Amino acid sequence: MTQPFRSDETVATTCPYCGVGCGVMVSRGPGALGEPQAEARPVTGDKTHPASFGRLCVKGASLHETIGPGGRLLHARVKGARVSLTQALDTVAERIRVSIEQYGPESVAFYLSGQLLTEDYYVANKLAKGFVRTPHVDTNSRLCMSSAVAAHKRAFGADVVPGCYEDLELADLLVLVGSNAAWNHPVLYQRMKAAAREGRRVVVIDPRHTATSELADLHLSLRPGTDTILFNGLLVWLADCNALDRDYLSVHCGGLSETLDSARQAAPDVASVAAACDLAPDDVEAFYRWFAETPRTVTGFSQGANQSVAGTDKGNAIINCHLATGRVGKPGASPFSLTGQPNAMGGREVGGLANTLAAHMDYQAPGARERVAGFWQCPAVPEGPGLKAVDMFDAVLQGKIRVLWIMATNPAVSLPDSARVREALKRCDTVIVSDCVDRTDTSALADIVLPAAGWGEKDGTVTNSERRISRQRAFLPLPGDARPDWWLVSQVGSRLGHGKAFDYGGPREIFCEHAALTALDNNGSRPLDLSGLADLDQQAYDSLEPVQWPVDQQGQSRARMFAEGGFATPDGRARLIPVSTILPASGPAQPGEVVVNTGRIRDQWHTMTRTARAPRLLAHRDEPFVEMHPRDMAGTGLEEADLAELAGQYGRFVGRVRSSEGQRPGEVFVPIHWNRQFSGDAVASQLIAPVTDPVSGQPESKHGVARVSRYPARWHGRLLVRRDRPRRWRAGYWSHAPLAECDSWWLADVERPDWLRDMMDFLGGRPQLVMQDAAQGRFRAARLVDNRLEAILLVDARPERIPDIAWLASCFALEALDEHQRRGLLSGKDLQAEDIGKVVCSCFGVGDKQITAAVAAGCGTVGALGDKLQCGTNCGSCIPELKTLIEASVTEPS
Ligand SMILES: Nc1nc2c(c(=O)[nH]1)N[C@H]1C(S)=C(S)[C@@H](COP(=O)(O)OP(=O)(O)OC[C@H]3O[C@@H](n4cnc5c(=O)[nH]c(N)nc54)[C@H](O)[C@@H]3O)O[C@H]1N2
Ligand SMILES: Nc1nc2c(c(=O)[nH]1)N[C@H]1C(S)=C(S)[C@@H](COP(=O)(O)OP(=O)(O)OC[C@H]3O[C@@H](n4cnc5c(=O)[nH]c(N)nc54)[C@H](O)[C@@H]3O)O[C@H]1N2
Ligand code: SF4
Ligand SMILES: [Mo]
Repeated sequence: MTQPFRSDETVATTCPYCGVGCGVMVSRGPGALGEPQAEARPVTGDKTHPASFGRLCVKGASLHETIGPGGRLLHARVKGARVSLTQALDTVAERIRVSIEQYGPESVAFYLSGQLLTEDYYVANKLAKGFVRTPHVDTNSRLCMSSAVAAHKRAFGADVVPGCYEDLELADLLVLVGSNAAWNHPVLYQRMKAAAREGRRVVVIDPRHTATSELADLHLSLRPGTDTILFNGLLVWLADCNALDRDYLSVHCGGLSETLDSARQAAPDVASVAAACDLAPDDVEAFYRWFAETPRTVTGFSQGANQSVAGTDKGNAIINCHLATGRVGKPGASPFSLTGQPNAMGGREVGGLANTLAAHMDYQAPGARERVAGFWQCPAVPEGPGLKAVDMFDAVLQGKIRVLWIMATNPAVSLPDSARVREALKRCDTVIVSDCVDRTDTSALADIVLPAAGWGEKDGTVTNSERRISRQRAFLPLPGDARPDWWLVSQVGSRLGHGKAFDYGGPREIFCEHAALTALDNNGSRPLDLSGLADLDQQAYDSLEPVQWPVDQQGQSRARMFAEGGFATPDGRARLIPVSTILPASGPAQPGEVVVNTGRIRDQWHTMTRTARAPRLLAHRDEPFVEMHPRDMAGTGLEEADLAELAGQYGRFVGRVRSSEGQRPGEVFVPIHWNRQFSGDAVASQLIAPVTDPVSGQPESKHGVARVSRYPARWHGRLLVRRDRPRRWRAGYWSHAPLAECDSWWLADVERPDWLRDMMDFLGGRPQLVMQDAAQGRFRAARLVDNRLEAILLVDARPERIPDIAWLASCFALEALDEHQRRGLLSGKDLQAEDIGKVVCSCFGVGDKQITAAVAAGCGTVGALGDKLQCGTNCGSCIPELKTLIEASVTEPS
């Protein structure tokens, strides 16, 4: 492997997280990634990568902290028992063979992921459709991009993002719909932000205030689900003020008049739009005016649009306005679907969605099935289409699908009504899970787990949001029995008797085969054309520079599409699509209920399997939360830092309350990341109904309904224990965050334990230091072995009174604690670090300097001091001294 390296020292690869697809440089050699002193050689941004030009967000910049052997799945298991990889692959093949024999090919299904590399994906699709001959191949992109895909296909005839990243900078008006790019596409957001200039405007359309809306000149905090009304109203406005591009429409588009008619019905004027969307009429009008008067407009859209029962319609309502103004694929003027996963686009290209066949060909396209079968040299491909994700898991539940192979996704967490998904997995005859981490909510329910190679260990390509294909390159050895996904799939293909079709020497051969299929009988009929990449030799594949498709035979690539028409429809014209109003299926919240919006936080990636391994990525948010408006908090008796319980039809969610004025009253926001590996009851999808968009099949993940109440905790606790100590206790609420030096847990329960009895369970043994104050509901204890801190538990009736744990956590790194450190433990304070003066309250380690400062800041009574510093609130023996200090401060002349 010589080519991947830009020099002997570095390898250029691509970030495995979001669809921005940033270039990453990794050092090799002593101290490099995967070696003991890896932090000495962190990853850096690749200055030459055209998506990112050297930038990385915190997730990308922490990649070196997330790899390494800890927590990895290194060996295969069958029914929980470790087996050789050969045995496991034999078992997989045997189960598939028997199922086909007994119940037919449709009893086998594959559930794939936008986090597979294109080569992995291609081989899995080929095995399923060509050789197992089941149409049931779907992917987590169903939950992510399928509405955008459907909208693209309806409008353009093919799943094509017409613009490129540069357009987001060139635009004079940037509209972001349902996108929190500041957190979820951070490097692209940095590019948008850096493009700020006189005359450039940004409009953010999102029910809640987000980090992204801070960039906005106008934030339209619309009622959830009403985007189609807003954009129908825009189309009407554009028509009424003569802002339509009649030339572009007449030459390149169809469907204007019926689309405009239906828009007029849905959204006749600004006043009705404003009322339906719960917006100020002036704001709606400002948005419409800016859109009408700004030729260089880009509308970026993401999950606030896609994840909706009207997701496809939202996409088309946006695209309609761009087609109608001729703003498609022109510099600074285009609709732009922001892709979520690193290879959501690549997966679509190979045909990973149940309704497509391969290489952007649909089952029903004339000649497509024969073409693909001929190319793969299999007798036939299924008639298709197959079942989409939610329906696929229903079929599993009903016993119609009996063998399910899940790769690189965690559906027990990410699919709606996840309780039902878990039930389906439990009932299924054979669940095969390929993953690179040891334990996930899904693999916990698998019959067979296969160890997959992870980022840095495998080679292949990904396609980012702007159609740019970049190489991921291996720079680490394969750990344990882990193998790349394409290899695992190919091995099963061979075992099923199709050795010739799966006899790949490496990812290059697969990539070239995929590229050749995109070119086959294409002749300009399918925009996805990689002819220029079909003959790469190993050297060319290894040194492939990031390139946007299509790539023609001459190797010419295109940054933008469709500015001059040439759509992938039979008549070459794009279609405007009439969009009626479909409001969220989960309905409005009734009294006592809230609408539940779900989404992402800045530093975690999905189900946390990788990002939760980097302590610094937990520093931003270390616990599941419920963000809600102060008015709703007051209405339900909740205070900041309480635990809120959301109870819906499909399950419950418990998380810490965060007060937010940026939340619309009646609506709460919860993160999607926490799951059973990290918290007791914090799977957001348990609150989401399995209702889907009728066209795309994408679930309405942004809109659940739940009753909200205070989780009636009698105590709150924080437990720090030496790393990886097994959990031997129970608590009604728990949430786990691995820290650099130890493991940390948030705890709470509705029942008060008998501490002196139960603390051995929490601490893993007898504590040396104990402090109890029944009146305050306070209990603190620490266990040391040979003066080394093993565990510490801090319990209080009120969570905000639990001390900060930063210093305590650092104590786990010390071989032995000195006297000061020991004395500080139960107060959580390093008595030496801060000049607190003479210790007055020894229970909480509060010094006279702190007390004097607090008195000067307004604490005039012992009670007030206790509230602020906790001094005097335990044994009370320092209260006289506190009084003296108060009097001294008060009588001192100013
Ligand atoms: N940090 C981080 N980044 C990520 C990911 C991650 O897990 N973590 N995941 C990646 C993936 S796979 C994806 S798909 C992307 C997703 O990226 P985004 O789409 O930006 O992410 P979300 O937070 O899911 O949702 C975006 C916004 O939609 C809003 N929204 C909810 N309902 C509506 C509505 O009815 N209308 C409108 N207009 N907006 C609404 C929400 O309030 C939310 O702020 O992020 C990618 N990037
Ligand atoms: N309520 C709600 N639900 C949602 C969403 C939402 O906004 N709200 N968003 C949806 C969206 S957009 C998405 S994309 C999904 C994401 O949801 P998932 O795809 O379920 O989440 P991940 O944690 O990314 O799962 C990826 C898994 O693949 C493993 N893995 C990583 N690399 C490899 C590899 O190379 N090979 C193999 N075999 N395994 C690997 C990881 O360890 C992890 O277990 O969630 C969806 N669900
Ligand atoms: S913006 Fe996305 S691709 Fe870029 S470094 Fe961050 S997570 Fe990785
Ligand atoms: Mo996604």
